[in-house]
Amino acid sequence: MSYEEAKKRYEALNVNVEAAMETLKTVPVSLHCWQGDDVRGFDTDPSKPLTGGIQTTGNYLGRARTPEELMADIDKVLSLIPGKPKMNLHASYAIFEKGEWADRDKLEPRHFKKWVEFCKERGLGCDFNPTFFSHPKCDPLTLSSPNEETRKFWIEHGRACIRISNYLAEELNDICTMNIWTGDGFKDVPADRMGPRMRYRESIDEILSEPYDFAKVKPCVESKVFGIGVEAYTVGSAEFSLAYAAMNREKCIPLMDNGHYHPTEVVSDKIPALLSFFPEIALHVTRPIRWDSDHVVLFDDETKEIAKEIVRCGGLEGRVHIALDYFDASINRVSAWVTGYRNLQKALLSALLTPAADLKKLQDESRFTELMVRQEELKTLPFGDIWDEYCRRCGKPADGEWFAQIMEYEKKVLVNRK
Ligand code: RNT
Ligand code: ZN
Repeated sequence: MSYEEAKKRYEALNVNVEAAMETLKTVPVSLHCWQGDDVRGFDTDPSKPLTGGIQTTGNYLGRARTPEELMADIDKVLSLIPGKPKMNLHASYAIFEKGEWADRDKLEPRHFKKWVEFCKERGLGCDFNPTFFSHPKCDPLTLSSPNEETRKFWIEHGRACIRISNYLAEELNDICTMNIWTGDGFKDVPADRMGPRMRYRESIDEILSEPYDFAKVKPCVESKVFGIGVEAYTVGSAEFSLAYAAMNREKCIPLMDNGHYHPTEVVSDKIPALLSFFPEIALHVTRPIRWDSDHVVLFDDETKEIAKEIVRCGGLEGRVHIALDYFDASINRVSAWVTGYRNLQKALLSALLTPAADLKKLQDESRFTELMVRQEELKTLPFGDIWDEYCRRCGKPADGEWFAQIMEYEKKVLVNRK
């Protein structure tokens, strides 16, 4: 079916297709730098394992080993994704001059100058994350450690990251969300659950005492249910993180990662719950399989439902900060990046093509039989034709037009990374 015909099918249902595409072009979605190198970064020994309860699996060829390689891969990704990407960096991706190195408590804005140049040249904003894992100073706790020296080190890291976030927001003239997540927790039954939480709370207070303009820098607190090696207890649990954000609304916002809840809980339902209270929230969109496995985001039911809630709760007007968070080392990493980003774009476009007002009216009038029929019929509309047109209008390849470029890049560039 052609775009024009597909458009008519949607218009018959009161959907403004042109407006949907125009809106999506303006919605920032954060592209996580860590898909390209299996979350290793540049500031620690890359042969050391990931810690903090997260895990990449697979050993596909072509992991980016240097800032240059990672940036080249990101450029490839940017050429293949529609929409309005912004970068999302971890502190461990600091770029040092030859012979220079700074530990995480001593990081400075200048260590991200090359990233700022990268973003400026491409017209991108940038989000940021302190890196509280994969480092010798994890004892294994960080911000919740009973060891004052360890805890201080990580607080100083957090404060350094606020200064870097200020710099990114200023230089790029865009909002910078700064996400606080730690893998702090215990493998087995703890003897003290409250102590680490009280210390974590104080540590976040101390980090957020570093000055920043909350209109530009948005510290987030991300919760988690459990991680590998920390199965019994997580310091930054859902209740802890949400309560922290609720009690500190004037200086931070809650972040929900849809891999961080019990398997029958859904973040789609939590979005309107949180937006009933918080002016702004942040999301990590990922795909958990049985646990927080961080698989590539698909165009699946829950991703679509998350997108619908973002759209119909007014999330696109700056209330929901959207980021991707996954890492798959078992397939071509550039393809993994592109596939996940495009799928989230698809989910958002599909949500924007939903006649939300009409469906809401059916619900409010208790016409549930019709509501079910209408919602089911939406699923077989010619969405693919609108999607292809959206890609074209963004100057990016439609489905079926980009995978060959990935294979070419693999043959020309990635295979040489031995
Ligand atoms: C881990 C959290 C966290 C990380 C990134 C790398 O479970 O989801 O957000 O994935 O910060
Ligand atoms: Zn996350």
